[in-house]
Amino acid sequence: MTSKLAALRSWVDQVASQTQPDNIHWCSGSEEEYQEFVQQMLAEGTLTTLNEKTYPDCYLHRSDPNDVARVEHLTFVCTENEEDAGQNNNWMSPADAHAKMDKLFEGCMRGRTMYVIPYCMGPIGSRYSRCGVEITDSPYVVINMKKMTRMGKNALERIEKEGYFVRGLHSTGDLDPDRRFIMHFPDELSIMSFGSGYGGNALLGKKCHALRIASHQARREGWLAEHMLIVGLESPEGAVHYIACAFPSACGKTNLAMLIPPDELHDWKVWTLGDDIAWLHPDETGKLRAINPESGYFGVVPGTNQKTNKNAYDMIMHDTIFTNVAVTEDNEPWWEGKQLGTPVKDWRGRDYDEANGPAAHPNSRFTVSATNNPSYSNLADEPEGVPISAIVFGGRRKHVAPLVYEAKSWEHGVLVGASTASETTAAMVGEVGVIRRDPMAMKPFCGYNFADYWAHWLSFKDRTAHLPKIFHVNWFRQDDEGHFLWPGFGENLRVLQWIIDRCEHRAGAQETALGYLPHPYDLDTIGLDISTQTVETLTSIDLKQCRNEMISLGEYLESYGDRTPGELLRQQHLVLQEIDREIAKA
Ligand code: SAT
Ligand code: MN
Repeated sequence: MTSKLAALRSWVDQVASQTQPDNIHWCSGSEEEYQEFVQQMLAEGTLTTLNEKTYPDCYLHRSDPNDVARVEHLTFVCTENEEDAGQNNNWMSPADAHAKMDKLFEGCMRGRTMYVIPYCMGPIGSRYSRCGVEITDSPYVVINMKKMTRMGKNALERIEKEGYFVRGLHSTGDLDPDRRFIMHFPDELSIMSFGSGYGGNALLGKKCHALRIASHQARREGWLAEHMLIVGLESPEGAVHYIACAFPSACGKTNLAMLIPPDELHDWKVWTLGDDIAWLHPDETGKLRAINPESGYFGVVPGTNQKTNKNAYDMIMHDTIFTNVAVTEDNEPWWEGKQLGTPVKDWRGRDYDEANGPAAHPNSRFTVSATNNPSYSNLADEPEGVPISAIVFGGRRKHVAPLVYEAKSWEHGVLVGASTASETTAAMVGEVGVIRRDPMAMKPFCGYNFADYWAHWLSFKDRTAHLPKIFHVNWFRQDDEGHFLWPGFGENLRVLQWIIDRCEHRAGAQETALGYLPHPYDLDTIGLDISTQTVETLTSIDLKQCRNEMISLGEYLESYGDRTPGELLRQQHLVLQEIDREIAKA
């Protein structure tokens, strides 16, 4: 196979002469091809079969122990002007980055096969979708891309028609962390990743293309590429609202996207459109429409069980690639929080020994096709996407942030998004549990200067007539003993119900300096084992703490210098003024 598109053919030729592979394979994306790759990896030992009775067509892959998460410190945005990348990114000049990467890629595929993967992010027939081609020497990447993207023949046809595509070049190299870099060249619409075979570092369609590069395309073309799940909530009356929620990695986006209603709300239905990325476009009627550019989920495994997320639990019992989980005596995959079975081998393949830490890696992942999901929405394939009623920001915060609040306006909502902070998780290399600023949950993924990004967000005020309302949630508030105050998981629907009711102008709220918070009685807590006092705590704010946060937010926004939009600073100032007024009143 090859391509009718000269630009693609010559890029493939050029990469082949640089990297010197033994073979070149153009991926068709067929089921047979997937099976061939699986068989090849089983034979090589880079994949093992799991219990064929209880986990049919499921496989385990163990990544290198030093290659288990995204590496933000080795991820770069390469623009001519350093300011364009912003302090939110590591920067390198395109010339320096090319020189560095060209050396690494020199002959790196000798003895290996080079795979050419044409893919489409979004439904093949959608005007909102964007295409790319990833060249890789990893069959693991190929089988993951098969589940995560619309990959192969149809994508290639679209690329040949359009004549342009994002170029992603990837090699696992020798997995030496000192020779590992993930470079983005937004002006060339290209990505180069060397030295990692793990998830987002290697599946270039995901964070590299659909967020970092797409954020540039979105800015130029007037849309938004966001780190958001998309979920449809159908009320007992049959009305469906679609909401898009931005939380940092490993903060429960997949769980929320596949939420199972609690008994008291059993007549609600939940439809998953996406669990990680949303592309938001204003349409001709002035609504914001969302598509999920991906076609599968690369989700965190630990903590998944029949109680926390039965849909996810069932979904990963067939046709799933597991990465870095443990296994039981029965050769079933095992992870912390599974609540069934005992591990005998840990994620590195060693005999399980508690002294070595968790059996499954905390960032172990499942890769599944979205159609495995019992709550999959057919509209995930709809070229026009779905209209968004509400945008929800959130993070993992022990203190300060209340359970939920609504922004007072779009501009205030942009400030709310920019104010998002969260405790770090195992999804990235580094210390876990440290609070860091993560505006719009895009800290690791916005491919350009945050100040320009906030200006782009603000500009939607003039682009669309019917903007969604903006909210902020925090499921992770704790008491002084470290217990979670809110039960989370399915019960989060109670909060989403309030959000929808606010969009429909039929729920009450109290106006505070931060925004509109529900009164304790505005939330449906019937049947929930939670004290009135806890609900009061969850729906109240500590003015002093908020004041401190607002001041440090102002300093943070100003650290972006002249580029920080004046409107954002004005919003911060308004909130601070309001807090001071309330403090004076109290
Ligand atoms: O970046 S990954 O896709 O590997 C995982 C994540 O951080 O969400
Ligand atoms: Mn993510």
